[in-house]
Amino acid sequence: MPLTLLECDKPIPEREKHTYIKKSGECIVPMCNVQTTPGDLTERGCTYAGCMGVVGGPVKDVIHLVHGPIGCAFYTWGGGRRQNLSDNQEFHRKYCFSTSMQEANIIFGGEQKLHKAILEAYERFPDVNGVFVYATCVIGLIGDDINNVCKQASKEIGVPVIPFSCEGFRGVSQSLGHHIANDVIFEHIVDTKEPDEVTPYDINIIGDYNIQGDLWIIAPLFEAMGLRILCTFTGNASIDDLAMAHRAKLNVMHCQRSTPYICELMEEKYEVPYMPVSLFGIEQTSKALRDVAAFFGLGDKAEEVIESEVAKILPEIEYYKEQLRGKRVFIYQGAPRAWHWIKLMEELGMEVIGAATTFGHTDDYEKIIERIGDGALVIDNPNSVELREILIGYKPDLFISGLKEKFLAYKLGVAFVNGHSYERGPYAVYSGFLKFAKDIHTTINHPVWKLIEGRA
Ligand code: CFM
Repeated sequence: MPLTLLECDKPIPEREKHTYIKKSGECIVPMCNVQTTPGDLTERGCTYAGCMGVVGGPVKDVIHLVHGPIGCAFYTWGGGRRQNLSDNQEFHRKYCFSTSMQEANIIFGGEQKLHKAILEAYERFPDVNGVFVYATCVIGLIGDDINNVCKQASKEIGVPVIPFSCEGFRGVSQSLGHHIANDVIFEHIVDTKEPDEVTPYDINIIGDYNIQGDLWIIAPLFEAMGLRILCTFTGNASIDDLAMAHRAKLNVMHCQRSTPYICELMEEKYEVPYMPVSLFGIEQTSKALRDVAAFFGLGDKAEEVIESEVAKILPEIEYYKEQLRGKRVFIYQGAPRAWHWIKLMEELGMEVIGAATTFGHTDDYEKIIERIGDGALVIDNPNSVELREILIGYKPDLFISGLKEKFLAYKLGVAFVNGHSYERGPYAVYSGFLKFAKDIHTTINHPVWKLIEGRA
């Protein structure tokens, strides 16, 4: 029974193609990265959300100006992912900038309003190093020429003003927004500045957004091996970091859904090769460090770092493994974390009984299906009615998902960990793995779930 139709999906039989039960020896990829079927109340974000909320927003020293109705500016602080930390805490993610388009602007055009808004915002915050302008749906519909306005305003204020044509209605999910942000940053920012010095050991970490400080525990491991991090794309990045990224010797690519685009562009134009890595859990992190070290001929250094880091967490990890053995987990993430974490759950002795992504592409599902066990459910872009049926029917001991699903889990009395913005993270590499294990252990053993009536 490869493809299956959930009970609740009888009125939308198209959903069957998105719902697959893993059978060994088979690699059927559920239908993915296609337009949502009408009637299916998807949880997907839009192209603007992927561009502004995921890739652009973490850049710490620019004004993020939302050109559109004020409601779109809600994403300023990131709806589901408000924990992109940076070391510019006084400014970054503290203010909301929007042209707040009104009816008259929609009718007569919003170019003048945008121009005025850029100048006004810069006047109020003259210490910023650039302005990112994001076009929302209505801007695409009325046809404002944001490229021209940005060019003009940049000449006047003397810092880059970068237009992102990421109208929400483009594409099928936030995934296209990642792509657009990659292309725009590559075209307008990369290679606009040279580093003071280059070394043979310069790398970029591409596709990490410093959720709860992930990068602040990732970077020291690479640095301890003797590497220098030139740019982090885009967690805690400044516009200058991005401008110098073309001088790295290697792009280390963590999130492999939101960044292959810029990695490929940099390989093509500047011959910077890239290496996909998973920086979650002991096995995957160690492999990543070994692979990157091997590229630079630093194999011994990697072994030293791995040995000392693993020794720090192993006794406690062994304890949690003992406690968590046999627990059943359902993971629902945007895309790559669903497959990054299958291995990690196994390292804790748990079984992944289902995995889902909001906007995964074929390559994400191939990785999930290759890693997940027989009989597990793999579902693309699930809606909350489907999730409810799955949580009740499969009764996982743990649901790892995001803010949109958190209260559904709570209401059904299912132990929950927020995998998008974390609970008490960061969750990356070794020390983060221990925090992840602690949070999983705390939620699974919490007595509160037993008090909930109508538990799944
Ligand atoms: Fe990449 Fe991400 Fe993800 Fe993503 Fe996201 Fe995220 Fe995610 Mo939430 S960039 S694709 S758009 S790893 S915000 S840090 S956790 S859905 S799986």
